[in-house]
Amino acid sequence: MRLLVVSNRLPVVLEQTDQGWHTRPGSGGLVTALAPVLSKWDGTWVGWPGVPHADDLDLDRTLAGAVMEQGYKLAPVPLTADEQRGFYEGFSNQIIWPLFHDLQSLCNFEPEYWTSYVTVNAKFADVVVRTARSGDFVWVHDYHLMGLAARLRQHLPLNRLGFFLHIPFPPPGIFCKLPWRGEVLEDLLRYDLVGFQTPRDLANFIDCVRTLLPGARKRRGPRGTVRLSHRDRTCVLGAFPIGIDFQEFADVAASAAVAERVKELRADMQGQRVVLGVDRLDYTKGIPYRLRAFQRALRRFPDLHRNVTLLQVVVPSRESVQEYQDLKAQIEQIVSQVNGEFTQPGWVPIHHVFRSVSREELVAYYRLADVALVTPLKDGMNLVAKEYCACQCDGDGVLILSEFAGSAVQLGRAAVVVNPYDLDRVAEAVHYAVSLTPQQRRPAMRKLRRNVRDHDVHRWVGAFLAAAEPADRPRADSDERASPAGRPRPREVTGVS
Ligand code: ADQ
Repeated sequence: MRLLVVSNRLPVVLEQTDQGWHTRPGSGGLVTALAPVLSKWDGTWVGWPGVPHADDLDLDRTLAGAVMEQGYKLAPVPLTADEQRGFYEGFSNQIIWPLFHDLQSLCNFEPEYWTSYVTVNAKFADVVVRTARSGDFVWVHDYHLMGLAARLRQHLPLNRLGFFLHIPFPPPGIFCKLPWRGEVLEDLLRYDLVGFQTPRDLANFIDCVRTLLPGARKRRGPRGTVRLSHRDRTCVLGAFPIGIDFQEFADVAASAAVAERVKELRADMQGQRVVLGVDRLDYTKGIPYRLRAFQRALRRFPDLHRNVTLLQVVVPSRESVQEYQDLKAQIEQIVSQVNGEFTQPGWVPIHHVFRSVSREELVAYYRLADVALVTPLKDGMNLVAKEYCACQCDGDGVLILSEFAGSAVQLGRAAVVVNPYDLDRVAEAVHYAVSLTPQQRRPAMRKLRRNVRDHDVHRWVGAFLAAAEPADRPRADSDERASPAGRPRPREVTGVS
């Protein structure tokens, strides 16, 4: 059996120079976790290369050449600029993304977006069909590609098909607003295994099936999963909270280069306590609310003045979409308002970094920070919370975490949990966090780090692949191969106690 991973983007960054195309390996937890599994399983990653193109022989050659470096193959799905607009910017990011994050007022239910989504999903499926051999496991990732299974079933009847949703799944009251709700649910049930981030997302999905597909039957599945039978098919559903590559973050955090950088940053901060926010530019991350909460903290607690600085790092994202341009302007406006209100010579209350920073620099920020302020309005998981904990190799630090982040299920008991909409409580949480003594901070951070370490991304891959095996087949060694932590259970939702 081989493994085929399918995601919207290929895990490479393409650059065009006078000499032609060049690739750099992509970064991120998913790539790190899946790369060793893919190379061991003679795997292929199917996805859009990230640039609009039709028939570019040089690009195809470059991608084929990248195989040697990655240790697995890449299969590009060429999309036109129009398809990219309708499917990615339209259906994925103006309908599913806001709806699944409970922000239905931001949805643009344009019928043509659905048409484009169906066309592009068929294109992805065709590339998978051309690439897969009978018996390969096909693992599809995320909300852009929920509709692949129907076509794959027709052409690959003997292949097992898995799907993992990285973002939340909404309750019926919200999901039912989707004009194509029945189609999306039925499409998902055509996979053999559908994974969600948390038990809440899984429960929401089951509630939606109950509401919209009353004929579906539910039974307990193996290893904490649920079996849903609808029409002639049975689909296994489970909660598989994604982790990070703990060891990699911990190693970089403990490196001499990062220690040196942290020393420089501390000198620049002139002894101030640092509260850190790190986010992709996105309205779900709650950045304006966070800035307002910090402003309230400064208004209510003068002892924070000259003692605490908020370092807010934002990585640009989806910049062609109007909402994201508006959000950027809104953030800049609040930052300048707060700084105008409070800055004194020698102290600027908010430092705003608007760019992607290198892994090493990001880890240095994590280590520098006395407090991480992770307050998304809604988040499938939120890896920043986990990365911050992994980087506290001196065992110190405080995590303030939104109750609406998927990671709160795992980390909530040792974090300071807040409602990100409640500005006064978030302000109080900031004041409380910076006032804690090391004796109060350390035991909680120890629990957080243990939890993030024990439920890392390798264990997540192992758990998903183990649950994807047919119930009547003895379990192969997929989990051992993918999980240094040993045989995982598929439903890792333990608290931090
Ligand atoms: P995202 O919404 O992208 O992911 P998140 O989980 O927070 O959200 O991951 C963001 C990543 O970007 C982190 O790995 C972080 O290190 C990196 N990053 C952020 N700011 C950066 C900067 N300025 N420079 C460089 N890197 C930066 C989706 C879902 C989440 C889910 C993940 C994984 O929305 O809920 O946790 O997938 O399943």
